[in-house]
Amino acid sequence: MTHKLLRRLDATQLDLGGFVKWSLSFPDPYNDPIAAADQGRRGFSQLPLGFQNALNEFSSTLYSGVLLVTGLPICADLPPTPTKPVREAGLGRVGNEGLLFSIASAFGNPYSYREWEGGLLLHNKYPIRQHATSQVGTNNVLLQMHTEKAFRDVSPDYVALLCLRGDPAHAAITHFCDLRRVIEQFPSDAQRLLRTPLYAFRTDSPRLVMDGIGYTAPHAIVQEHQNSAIYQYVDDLSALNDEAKEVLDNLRTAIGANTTGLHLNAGDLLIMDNSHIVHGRSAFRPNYDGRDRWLQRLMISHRLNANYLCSTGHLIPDSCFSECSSEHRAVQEHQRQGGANL
Ligand SMILES: O=C(O)CCC(=O)C(=O)O
Ligand SMILES: [Fe+2]
Repeated sequence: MTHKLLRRLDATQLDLGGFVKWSLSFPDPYNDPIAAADQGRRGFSQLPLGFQNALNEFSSTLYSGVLLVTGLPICADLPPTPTKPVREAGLGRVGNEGLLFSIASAFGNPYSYREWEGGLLLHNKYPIRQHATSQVGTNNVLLQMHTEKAFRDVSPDYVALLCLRGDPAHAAITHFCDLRRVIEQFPSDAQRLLRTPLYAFRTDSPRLVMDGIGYTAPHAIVQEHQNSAIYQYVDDLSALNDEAKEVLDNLRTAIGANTTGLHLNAGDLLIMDNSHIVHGRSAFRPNYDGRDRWLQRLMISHRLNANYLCSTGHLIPDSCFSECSSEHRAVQEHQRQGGANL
């Protein structure tokens, strides 16, 4: 089956007045993630019926691609874009959380990992000076193409990015590519290699050392999962032998040639099927003046059920965290603690 990669849904004409009123009493997801997820599930049924149907149609499609909802109402009194990690900045609810959680619940349950994003369920992506050149969403150099939280025991099925404030210079472009479609064009020998665990990240906390180089545990880029294939990739993967390296180099080139981009404006919500879409972002220039670009993100799982997630506070452990490079772990420590530890 082939689908259009990007589908658009214009919310400008929807009557969201009642919903916006309903969401005024939405719980603070930073203090009470369980209540926020729970209320988000209820909120879905408060959305206009046609909108519910369009979201359900998209979420029930296998390999659904990318959905861009435009024209969502963003609260008029949005505070200045913070410049520090959420806890250090003392960020609380801004008013759009109800909308994001309710729409997200069409796709599954929001969850995150204890070790990432300060252990918070709702993620904020705005430029942070100390992260400027790291490979994280709070940087401002080119954010490499990636599957969100690739190769975890449970990786997100969907990623939702709500733009609260666009980049004033319009330079930040969100990139995406259908990895499945790219890989399907590869010869069968190459596809066989992509289905073999021959791909890993370099790290200074290695699980494997080859020729003096430390690597994480190796993974296959295409894996069978509950009777369908999932496609995962990150630009800085390394291959563990020459054959696999040739395929990985070709894959990187093919992704580059098949990447589309768009500028997110305030009120745009981008929902990506993380089982086959890889995404990234161009470099841009922040000013750290309160007017920088600001996205809020939820990771969504339809495998993890609400009861289980409720028992974990919607945060699960990431068994791969200890393999991440010390640079990555230091950025996450900064997200958690703030301060001058970078
Ligand atoms: O900044 C963007 O457009 C993408 C950020 C990103 O990859 C993410 O937050 O998952
Ligand atoms: Fe991402």
